[in-house]
Amino acid sequence: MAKGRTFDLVIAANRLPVDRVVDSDGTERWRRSPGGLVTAMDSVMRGREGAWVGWAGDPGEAPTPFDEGGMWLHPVEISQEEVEQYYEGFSNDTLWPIYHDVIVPARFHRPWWVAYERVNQRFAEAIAEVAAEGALVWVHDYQLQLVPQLVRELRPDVRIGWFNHIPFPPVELFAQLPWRSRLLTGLLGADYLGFQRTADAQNFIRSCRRHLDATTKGDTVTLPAADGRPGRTVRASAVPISIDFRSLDELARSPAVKARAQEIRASLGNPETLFLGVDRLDYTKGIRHRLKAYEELLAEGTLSTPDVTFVQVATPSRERVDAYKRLRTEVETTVGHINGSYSTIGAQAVHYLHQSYPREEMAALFQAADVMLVTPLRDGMNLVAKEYVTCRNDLGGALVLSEFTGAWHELHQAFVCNPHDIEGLKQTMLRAMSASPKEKQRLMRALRRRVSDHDVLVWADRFLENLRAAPDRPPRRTGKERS
Ligand code: ADQ
Repeated sequence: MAKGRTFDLVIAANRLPVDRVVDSDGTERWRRSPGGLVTAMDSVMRGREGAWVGWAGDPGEAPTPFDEGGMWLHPVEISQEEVEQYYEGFSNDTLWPIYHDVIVPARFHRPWWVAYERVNQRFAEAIAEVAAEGALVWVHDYQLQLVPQLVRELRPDVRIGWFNHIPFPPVELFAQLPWRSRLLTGLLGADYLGFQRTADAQNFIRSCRRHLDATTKGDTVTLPAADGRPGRTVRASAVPISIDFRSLDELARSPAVKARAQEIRASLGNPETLFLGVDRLDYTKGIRHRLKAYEELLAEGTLSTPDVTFVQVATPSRERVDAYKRLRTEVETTVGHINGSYSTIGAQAVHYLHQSYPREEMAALFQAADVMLVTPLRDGMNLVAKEYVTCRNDLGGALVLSEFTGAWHELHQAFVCNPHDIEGLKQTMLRAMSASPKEKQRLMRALRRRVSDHDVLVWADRFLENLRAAPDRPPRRTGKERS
């Protein structure tokens, strides 16, 4: 049982919601990392004692647990070798490709799995230490899939939920994982499993049927009692994540952001059409596909500078993983090629920014852009699409959105595209840029209503409601039943 401070709500995610920063005078402090998850968890923790278990971001010995803005942060130690094997290796070079349609081949290394198990065990022990009797434990994402079962073994009294921020792969792809049954059993330690789309939840349920001695009915999976472990019924369903609409809308309405949006347009030479892409530099995001479509439109003479320009913001990401190094080279070569061929002095065809920006700057960029290009080959949700419409209280702008994002399942008034179909993507880009102001307003109004009505607070409430309502008794039936 727990010894030190304990909490009624425990969040566990690979990273803590803070970054260590060193000021110019050399003093170190923690800064809240921006982002929807932190906001959502803040709202969930309001009025109750909450702890967050995660990695502080530096390899080696973990800092002592501390209080930060009313939240108890409990760092988990991860060594340099574990960063390479558990995080860069198994999480980002094995699971990430399998869970994203194998856009690049997945790499399987047994020592990576061993490190993944070890780090998941350490997370489970940290959670067991800080969870109060009967606490709610909310585990996040693909890095921690073994944690639900490991926590259950240590603390059968707590209620455990897990949310997957990325897609869950189809049965045939998941089946490639040599550790597939272990991952499924790990997840089934939870009381409730949340996914971005119903299709993701169904993929999970089908894999349970295929690889475990489990029966399924509707959105539940039942594991019979075995090896002294009682049987359990677990629900798996969709709770699509969202953003903090109200605070971003308020920011985007501020005079400073509006002025900055104008300034951005002016410094780009006030083009007739400004295309924008904003992504982590990840091969799932379809950055190369949208650059190719844009390049072809320039080559054909359908588009030309200075009438159009394209700003691509690509946040540095996973820079030590080979596939990401290769992608960076490819994107930067393509941008260089497009600019070499189609820019003129004073009118650049592509502005490529490999940097992170504050929220205010992102909001201004969204407001400045005529056409937002969100073209992932596969994406759990894609919050950028939701942020773009939130920043368009002027009802201007147009959203081009890939049908392979979770966001597409909610944002039906976007200009839908299949990024693999370059010809189709080109046509969609042209349709989006030439839609009438009235048509754009109509679409944008509907998109904004959807995001405003389904914001991150609604998401968190729905998740917790499902977790609380999860079946809490071991099922009586143990026979096999397929649906
Ligand atoms: P990501 O793959 O990181 O998230 P996404 O949902 O688009 O993708 O979120 C990226 C966030 O980073 C957005 O809030 C965006 O504004 C911000 N961002 C991007 N570039 C930036 C820059 N240069 N400077 C500052 N901020 C920047 C994973 C899954 C997604 C899922 C989310 C949430 O892959 O599918 O939507 O988790 O569940």
